[in-house]
Amino acid sequence: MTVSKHHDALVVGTGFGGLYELYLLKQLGLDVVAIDSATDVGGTWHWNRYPGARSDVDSQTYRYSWDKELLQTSKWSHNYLTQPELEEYFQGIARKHDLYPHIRFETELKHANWNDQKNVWEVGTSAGDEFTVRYLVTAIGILHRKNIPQVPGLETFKGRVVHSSSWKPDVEWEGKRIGVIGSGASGVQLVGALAEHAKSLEHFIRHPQYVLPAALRPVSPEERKAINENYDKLWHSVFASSLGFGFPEPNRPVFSVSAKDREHIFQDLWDEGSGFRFMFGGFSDLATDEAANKEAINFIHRKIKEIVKDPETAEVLLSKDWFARRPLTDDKYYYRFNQENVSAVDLKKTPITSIESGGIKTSDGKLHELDLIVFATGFNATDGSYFAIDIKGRDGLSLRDHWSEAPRTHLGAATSKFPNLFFVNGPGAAFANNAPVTETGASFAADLIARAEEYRKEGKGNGVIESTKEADEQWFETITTVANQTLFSKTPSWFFGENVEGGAVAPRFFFGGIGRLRAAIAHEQEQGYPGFQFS
Ligand code: NA7
Repeated sequence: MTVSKHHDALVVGTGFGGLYELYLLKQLGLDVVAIDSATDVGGTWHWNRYPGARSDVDSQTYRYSWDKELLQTSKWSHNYLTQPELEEYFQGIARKHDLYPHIRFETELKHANWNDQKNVWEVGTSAGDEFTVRYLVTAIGILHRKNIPQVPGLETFKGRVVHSSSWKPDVEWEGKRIGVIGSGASGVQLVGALAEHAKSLEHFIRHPQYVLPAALRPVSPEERKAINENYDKLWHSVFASSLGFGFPEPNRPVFSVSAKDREHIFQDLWDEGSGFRFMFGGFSDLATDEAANKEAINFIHRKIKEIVKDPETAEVLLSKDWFARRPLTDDKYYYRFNQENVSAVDLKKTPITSIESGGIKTSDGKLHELDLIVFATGFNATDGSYFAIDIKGRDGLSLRDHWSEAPRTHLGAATSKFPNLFFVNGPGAAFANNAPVTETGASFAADLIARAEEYRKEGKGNGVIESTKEADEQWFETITTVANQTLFSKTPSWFFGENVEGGAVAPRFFFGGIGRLRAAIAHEQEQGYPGFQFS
């Protein structure tokens, strides 16, 4: 179907960011359309439906702060939310705020060209729709475009192959011989869940990571009541904090306490659960000081060796890197390796050489016989999401070329030469609890659009707003400087685009925290938007 039409705004994506953006732009009275390639809302939580998929942020802060009623009435059972609970939450939001009529599902943005004469974006979708919009807001997620390694012979495999984010209910896994490749957040959750009913499970590990317990537990009615009564205070502290998780972030360096106290604190953190809490909720310098980080590594390594009975297997699971990638959380992961049907394959020693009809072959000549291969191999993160779309700004400049050296944005929200294009959680947004970060990005994008509309209605301009090159450069310098002060910059990961070949190696996040990002946005607003030009 080809439709020639104009709308005020197009929101791309209906996950955390897109749904809120749609809500906000509706509130502004704009004629707004949203599209999503999925069949329903939820974004990441629509796609990632593999067994064991669960958030690792405390349930009370992994949600929107702005719907006060749903904060009180949403049903959730445990300290972390399952994928079905999250999907239901997003569907409830879309129903309650009457967002569904504005959304076209199974529709992808294919191209977007800025028309300098008409001051509109000319967009085309996979459904064949062509229309123009004044404002284009991308809320396409930082982890959407799958990374599937091109292993020779993959197409000859006789069993089933699935990427973690493409899991479907018809994937048969119980009683099967399963190979899971990848040991990030998805891989460890998958191993934790699949091992129980797999005939055999082999985990193919290139870089083992540090997996902290979740300490999954039900939340009692009394605890929930206390949370509900204190939500305002909780959000206040989340938005002012660094990580935005709602747990205290003590200003206490590792070596400010005795070795004995340190051990107690690490043990308490271990018992309380959550990789993020372990990294940021006990000490202030685990992510920045090498000696402090080493203390955490030693503690976690000791735990792994205690849990995993076979010393050779334990050795494969011990990371040699800094404890400075995205911290991981799972209760069952390490225990699974004590099961007879579960083993770890060290890809550093014996890399995968090919895939054959019967399974995965490693460099020692061994064929690992499998019925199901699960690629938990991550994503072409942040800017990778944008490169699947042909986006051209002023003078036909493509976003891919504009960001070829590194993705540069102003405050994660906009980039020069791409007027009226806004990112919710674009490259350069804060590394923190994704829910409040996304909420911050969506509300900043809506604020910029409101300012442009104001100018247009007052006859002061055409309703065109664009970040300046200087502002982009300055923010990029800020995020680079901050990243270099952390151990994240010394540990290859998708945080720096290092997980996919050919990508620009540069920070994708502001590691200074959500509080500081919000302060920078507030400063921009108070100063009359010096980082943007209106025309
Ligand atoms: P991640 O965290 O990017 O993890 C991907 C994993 O896949 C990681 O262990 C990679 O090993 C591994 N990988 C990637 N390519 C290969 C090849 N070619 N061979 C072997 N192993 C490979 O993705 P996740 O989906 O787990 O998590 C993404 C985010 O989702 C997560 O951080 C949460 O925010 C939610 P490597 O370490 O590169 O050696």
